[in-house]
Amino acid sequence: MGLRGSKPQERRILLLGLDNAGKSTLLYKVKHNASVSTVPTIGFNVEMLETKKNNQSIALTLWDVGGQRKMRDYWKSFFEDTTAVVFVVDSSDKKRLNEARRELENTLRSDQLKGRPLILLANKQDVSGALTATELKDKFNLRKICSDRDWFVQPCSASTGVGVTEAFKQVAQMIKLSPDSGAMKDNIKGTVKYFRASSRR
Ligand code: G3D
Ligand code: MG
Repeated sequence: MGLRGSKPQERRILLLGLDNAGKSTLLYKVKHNASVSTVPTIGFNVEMLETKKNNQSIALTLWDVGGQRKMRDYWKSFFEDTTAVVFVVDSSDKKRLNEARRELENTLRSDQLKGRPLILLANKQDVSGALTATELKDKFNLRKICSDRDWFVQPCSASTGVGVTEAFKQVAQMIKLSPDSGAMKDNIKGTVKYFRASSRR
């Protein structure tokens, strides 16, 4: 419930990243605190998460879009109305860091995402030899490519859950709330219900 019974403000958060980065694992960890065995996402998964900022309830709709090469062309169909991007990186997969960086740069070039905050998740920190958040920040040249938006790098492990709550607290912090929480034009909840029924993992 929102403050004095007001409806929570609803915001769309896009989880992006290469296939195998850990997006679906993260989604189910944050939503159900569960470790589920994932299969490559064909299409997308979507979940809603309620959180708070300054005593105001926020309903985050988390969209986990498949990261395989053939799916990346469809990422842009999800950009409209996106409030923030959470880009998940497998910090232990050094061979694919350049590929991940390229996809992030392409994503951030979109006009629809102009000025939207970015949370980069340095995932798989439990794997020995994984790049640290600072190493990843430098490797991705984030200071430069995010000069026109708020950004944050969060180390985490979607498997163990370390850093996952912090990541979404950070997302909530970066979201700008409107004064009138009841004035959202879309009924995202209805959309989620529909897509949940038709989405496959
Ligand atoms: P994706 O949705 O981004 O494509 P998945 O990625 O969530 O399907 O995860 C891909 C694989 O990485 C899965 O392993 C999953 O268990 C693993 N994984 C995800 N996050 C972490 C993490 O933080 N640490 C470790 N060690 N592994 C992680 P499998 O073996 O099922 O393919
Ligand atoms: Mg997936």
